[in-house]
Amino acid sequence: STEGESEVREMHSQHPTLNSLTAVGFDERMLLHSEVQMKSHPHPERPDRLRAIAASLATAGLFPGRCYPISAREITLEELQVVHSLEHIQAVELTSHIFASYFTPDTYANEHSACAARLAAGLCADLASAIFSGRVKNGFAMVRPPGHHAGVREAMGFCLHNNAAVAALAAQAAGAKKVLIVDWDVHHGNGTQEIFDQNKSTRGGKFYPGTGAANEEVRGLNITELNESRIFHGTDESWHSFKTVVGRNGAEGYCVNIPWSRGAVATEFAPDFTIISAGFDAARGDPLGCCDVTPAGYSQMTDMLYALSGGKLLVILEGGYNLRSISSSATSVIQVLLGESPGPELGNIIPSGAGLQTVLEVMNIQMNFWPSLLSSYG
Ligand code: 6DK
Ligand code: ZN
Repeated sequence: STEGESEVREMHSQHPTLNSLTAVGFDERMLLHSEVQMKSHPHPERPDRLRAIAASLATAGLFPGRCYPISAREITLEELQVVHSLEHIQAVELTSHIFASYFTPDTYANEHSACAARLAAGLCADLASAIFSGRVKNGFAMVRPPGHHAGVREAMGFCLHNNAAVAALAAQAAGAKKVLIVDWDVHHGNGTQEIFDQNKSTRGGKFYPGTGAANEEVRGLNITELNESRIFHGTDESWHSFKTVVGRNGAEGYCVNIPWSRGAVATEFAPDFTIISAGFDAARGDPLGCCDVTPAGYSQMTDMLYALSGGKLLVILEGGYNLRSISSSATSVIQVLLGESPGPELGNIIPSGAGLQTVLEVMNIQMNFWPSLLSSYG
């Protein structure tokens, strides 16, 4: 068993009611990952994001306070290699010897980034196994760098290691059979999709990085061709032909890129562990997302997933760039994790126009794999 597990076990012996607590994972060393300042504008994925969330949780009496604090341990090479190629891991490690590195123009590293990425992944793995084994009730991983764009062999979109993927595999190592990953970041979790789209035991949730259509365009992949379909694409008023990407090599139907459909597929999948890739960049006020989700909206979404897998729910921070928006959103999510009521539903938004078109497109495709979609939509 890992050091982190024994740390949690030790805490458990001191706190017999720990298994009724919400754990919050945080480690100050993750604040050292920062862009070496050579530009006039600070990078949106900056250390103050975690400082702001932490300050807001403290003010609300949640952390420190009602939540159980868990500190991070570094993920091992062995655990990381289940998700990433050795070349990728080495490329990230190499940056710890370099003053300023870039994987892409947006994806920076300094000397502390590799360590921060190891801590973020290690924390997510420990939280996953602590939650799955019932040592804590549920948890929130306050981590950076984020992870959902990191694929098997590349860092991109501010992400170095895929924290959600590492957590999913840790949950499986602890005995989970079916892990649901819901990604509500405004950007497509292309890294998570790549890692799992040939894996039936897990499943994933347009604009950057340009992927994630309900039926994704094929670019040189060896894909089981299901059908040829059409999707309205962008604002150029044109229709393009696409082949369907819904998972590959026997895992068809296990990758669902879907704008929320009242949970039909998630219920049919019946996960025994749920991970939310929780970006808060769809929040009202976010400079990158330009969407309008309120803290009450995040409470509702958390509540929809709260009891899905017997309460075994891990929320992992991804993006989110307005310090006030991410602080109030994260606080709302954690309040629901603690068992508070999410407040009244503000009413269903019935999709129309292009939104309706997208929902119907997703259902039309995923219906091939999930019978519940045939009968339940509403
Ligand atoms: N770059 C993420 O939120 C990362 O999904 C989003 C990555 C977007 C890259 C394109 C982009 C900018 C914008 C403004 C300033 C600098 C760079 F992984 C997550 F963090 F979760 O908008
Ligand atoms: Zn994002």
